[in-house]
Amino acid sequence: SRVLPSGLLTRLAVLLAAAAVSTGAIAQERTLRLVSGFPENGIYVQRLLPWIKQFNTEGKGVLQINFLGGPKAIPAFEVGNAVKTGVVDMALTTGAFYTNVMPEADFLKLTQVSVVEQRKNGAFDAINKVWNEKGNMQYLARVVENQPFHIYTNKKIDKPDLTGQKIRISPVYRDFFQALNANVVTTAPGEVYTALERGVVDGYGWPIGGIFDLNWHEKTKFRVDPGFYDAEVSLIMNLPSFKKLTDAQRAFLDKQLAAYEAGNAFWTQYGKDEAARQEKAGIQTIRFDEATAKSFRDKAYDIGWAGAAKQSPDIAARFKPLFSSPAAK
Ligand code: 173
Repeated sequence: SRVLPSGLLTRLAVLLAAAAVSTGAIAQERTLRLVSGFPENGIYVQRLLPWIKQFNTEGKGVLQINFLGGPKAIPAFEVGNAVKTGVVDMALTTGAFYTNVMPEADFLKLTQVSVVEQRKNGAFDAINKVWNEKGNMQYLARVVENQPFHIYTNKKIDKPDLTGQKIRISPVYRDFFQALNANVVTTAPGEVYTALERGVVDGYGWPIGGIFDLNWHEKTKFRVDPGFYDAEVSLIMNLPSFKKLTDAQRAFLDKQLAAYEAGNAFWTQYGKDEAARQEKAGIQTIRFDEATAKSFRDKAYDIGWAGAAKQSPDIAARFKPLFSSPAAK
């Protein structure tokens, strides 16, 4: 057989090697493992699933998400550590569920500006500096906004005083409800129904939306207005796993996260619909007079920020002007 000139052979080899590299890059699809700290039949996961579906359709060959499940896969209060240690890549959860990773996680309930504004004014970057350093995680996107928390109870009150009441909490409500003289019991959302049913608690804290998802409305007589704080539910990601993304994967992820956050307008109408649905279900609203309502809300924030300053003075001081409404600055 004839021998090819060596110069041609070298060129062929170089071409083949280049082709192999670029094929490798094209075929480099990665799958991220995601869990939810919230139950699968709740509104947060109901809105997560279609997002994942679209993500996986558009992300073929680039990036995929494998949803492993809710608290049955990893208990609500263990999800943060699972993200921190890389047991999973990503989670949909709330800061109140990973105060065991860093107490600052719960400060996110104190935001009074939209996530759009948080990305503009430096709050988002300030959060990520702390989340990177203390949580070994990247704070990716806030996907719930405009969902104030409320007190739900079966024992009527006529002033902001929970004396003699046993109330289910997460860390979100602890300082505030204790300041209102409640006896508090911390549980994951999955245990609220049973606690109400057995009379272990008289009531619970929860945002305006979602109490029908686990049938708590069956065991709820009153909602107290006004609401306070803003329920924070976000996507977080293990930092090494985030840093391993290629430029293309990172760009794709950013685009999907932006689309998810752009859907946050949903929550305003949802809150109204849920309040109407509660009324229809016979849940009575307890309202304070205007001055009492204002001092109730102010007290919630004062106590929230005081708790934050006690836990982590420097970070609380950094976050407060970035989280607070322009008027409150
Ligand atoms: O469990 C809770 O009440 C809680 O902390 C929370 C936080 C965000 C959304 C919903 C509930």
